[in-house]
Amino acid sequence: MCTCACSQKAQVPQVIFDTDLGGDIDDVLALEMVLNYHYGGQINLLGITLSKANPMAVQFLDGYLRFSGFCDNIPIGWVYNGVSPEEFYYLRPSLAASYKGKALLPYKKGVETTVPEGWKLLRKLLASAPDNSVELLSVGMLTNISRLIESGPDEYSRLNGIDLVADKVHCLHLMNGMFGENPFPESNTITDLPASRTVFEQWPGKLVTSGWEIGNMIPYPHESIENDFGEYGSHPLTVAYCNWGQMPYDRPTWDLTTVYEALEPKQNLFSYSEPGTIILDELGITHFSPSPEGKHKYIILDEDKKEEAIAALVKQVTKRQPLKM
Ligand SMILES: [Ca+2]
Repeated sequence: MCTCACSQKAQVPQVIFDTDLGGDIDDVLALEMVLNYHYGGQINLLGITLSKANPMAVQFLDGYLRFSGFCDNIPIGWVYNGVSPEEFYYLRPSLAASYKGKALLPYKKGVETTVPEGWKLLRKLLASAPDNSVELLSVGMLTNISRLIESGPDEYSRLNGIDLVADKVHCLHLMNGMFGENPFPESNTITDLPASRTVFEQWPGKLVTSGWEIGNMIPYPHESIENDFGEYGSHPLTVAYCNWGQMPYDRPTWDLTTVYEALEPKQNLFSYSEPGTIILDELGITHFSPSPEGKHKYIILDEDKKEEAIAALVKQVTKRQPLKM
C-alpha cells in the first residue's frame, strides 16, 4: 500500500536528502530516519538525490522506497558521470534478496529509465519551493550540490544556481570535514575534493556540518539491527547492514547525526561552534576561522551526551519497526 504524508505539508520543513547510498552503510540508516520523519508528518520530503555513481544505487533506493510504501511519491535524481562508481558490498546482495517469495527491493526505476540528473532535479524542486523554506541535507560527496550551484538558468528557473539556493534554501546541512586535533581528510571531502571546495567556497547561505569526529563518537548498536526489524531477511536495512560488514559490528553514525541535527525540532543534543568560515585546503584538510559574520558552523557533542545520542538515533531509525509483512 502506498503512503502519502500529505497532511500539514506547508507547515513542516521542506527537505531534500542527498546521499551516497551504496558506499557506507550509515546512509541506509540515515535514509530510514528521513523516511520516518516524512511518514510521521514531521517533514515534507521533496526528493532524494544520489551522489553514488553506481547505477545499482538507483535500483536500491527505488526498491527501498517501494518497500517502505512510498511508490513513486518521492522523486529520485542520480549523479551521472559521478566520481565513485565502485560497487562495494551491499547493493547487489540486497537487490537479489527475497523474503517469503517476494523481492525485498521491488524496484522499477534504473538509470536506463527516466531518472533525472541530480543537480537538475535539485533545480526543479527548489524552483517550486517557497523562499527560504528548504533544509538541504547532503551526507555524501558534494558532486550534486556543486553542480547545482554552478548551474545556469533553465526551464525551471531564470536564476543561476547560486541565486536559486540563496532564495530557496534555509540551511545546507552536511556530513563533511573533520574538526579538532590532528585532522585528516574526511572521506566525503576527499572523494570529490573539487566539488567539496566549490561548495564550501561558494555556498551563499547558512551551512552547518557534522564532522567525522561526531559520528565516530556514536556507534550504532548491532543489537538494534538484530532485534528491531523483525525476522532477519525481512527488511532491506538489515540485509544491507549484514552484507556491508561481518556482524556483529557497531558502525559509526556519521550521516545519522546530520539528519538529527537538521530535522529534530528543538534538538539540544548537539551544540554549535561559534560562526565562522570553513576552508578545505588542497589536501582536503578542514580549517575553521571564527568570525561574527561567518555563515558556517560545525556541530559539537559533549562526551557525557554520548549515550543519550545513541538512544535518540536508534529511536528515530526504528520508529516504524517492526513492519508488518
Ligand atoms: Ca554517506
